[in-house]
Amino acid sequence: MSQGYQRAKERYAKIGVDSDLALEKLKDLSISIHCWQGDDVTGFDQDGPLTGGIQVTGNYPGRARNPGELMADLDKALSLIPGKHRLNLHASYPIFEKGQLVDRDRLEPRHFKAWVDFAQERGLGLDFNPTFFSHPKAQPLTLSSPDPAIRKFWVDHLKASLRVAESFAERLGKPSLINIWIPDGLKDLPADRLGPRKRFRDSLDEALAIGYDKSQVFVSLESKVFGIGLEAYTVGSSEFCLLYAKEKGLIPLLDNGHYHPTEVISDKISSLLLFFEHLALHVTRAIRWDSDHVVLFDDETREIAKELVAHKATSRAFIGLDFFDGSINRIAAWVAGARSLQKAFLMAFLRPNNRLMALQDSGQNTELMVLQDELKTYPLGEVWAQFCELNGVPGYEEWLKEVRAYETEVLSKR
Ligand code: RNT
Ligand code: ZN
Repeated sequence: MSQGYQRAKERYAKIGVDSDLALEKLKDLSISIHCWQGDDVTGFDQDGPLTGGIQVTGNYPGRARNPGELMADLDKALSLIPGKHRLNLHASYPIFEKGQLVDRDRLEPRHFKAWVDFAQERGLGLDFNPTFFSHPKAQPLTLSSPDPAIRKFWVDHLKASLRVAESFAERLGKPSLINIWIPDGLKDLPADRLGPRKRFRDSLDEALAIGYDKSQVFVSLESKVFGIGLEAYTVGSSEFCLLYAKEKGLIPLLDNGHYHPTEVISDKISSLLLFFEHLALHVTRAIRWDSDHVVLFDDETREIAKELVAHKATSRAFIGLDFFDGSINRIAAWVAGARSLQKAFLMAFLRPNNRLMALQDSGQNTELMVLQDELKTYPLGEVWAQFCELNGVPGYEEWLKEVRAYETEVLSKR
């Protein structure tokens, strides 16, 4: 045990916090690492542009161009992120063998076999997402389209995706979260807000009626307030998604880039905990809009972690990352985002949460304010360094050297 950690441990002990226990808890916290940071959300099943009102900016060299490259890059990133995590795949990342090529409505578990092998060899769980964007039939309405043929295509895609997620859970013996997000919306003022939402509801009802193993496959629904080119109206609004999820036993998914700029999801989590058994998160960083910058150790990230930890709800939450930055080293983006989120959770595990809540309840507002602010400069860094050491990954910014070496040896040659 380093001297630094020993001193930090004593400091935390003085406020009744066991830092060894915090390290244990952090070890059990698994994060779903999104595959799409590695290739700017391109996927393997189409050559067209990224659509759906989301955007990646930047042209940093070394983007993964095929499954082999994406897997190698993920391996590099995972080797620098302490702990055991999950991998989050999109349906646009099938790995077809010769002659297997099919459209998204016909996807089968075998088209993702290479990913399951990848996950199994590394002891990772696999999560999944149907892909309702970057496709000629997403123009941009999908499950809410007034065209029955388009709607059927996407209903079939959702059914196929449920089968794929079910196969992940079966083969890996670990639950799989399948998250539904549709880009459907309108650029300008709608004449009919109800019709598309009704069709979205009917499409979901129809697809989910195929049945799936509810003990292993968890379905979440992600809302959004607007997208690029979809500024006036989104079909899958917050109210729609929450109410649908509540009525049908799905899990609400909150993406912290999907609300009005002064709205924060840290304030929504407690309400959801009262009404849902589970909730799911896409942790991202929005600058002025849903820009999907790399997650950092910032106020809102820490506040989100604090909400889950203070209410002992980390096991009820499916915690995933969702950002895509093409302007910096993409592996560094993955690692920095994941580690920042872990640090936020570590900080939350190192809070004397019961004591702080008691201060609130007894109206000791001065003590509460002072202690919460002092905690920010407690020696968290030493505890984090200890966590990195225990888990065999470089501490502090040392990990970036390994990313740089990989950039020289591998990425720069692409
Ligand atoms: C888009 C949503 C959605 C996507 C991924 C790629 O705004 O956040 O979750 O980012 O599915
Ligand atoms: Zn998201």
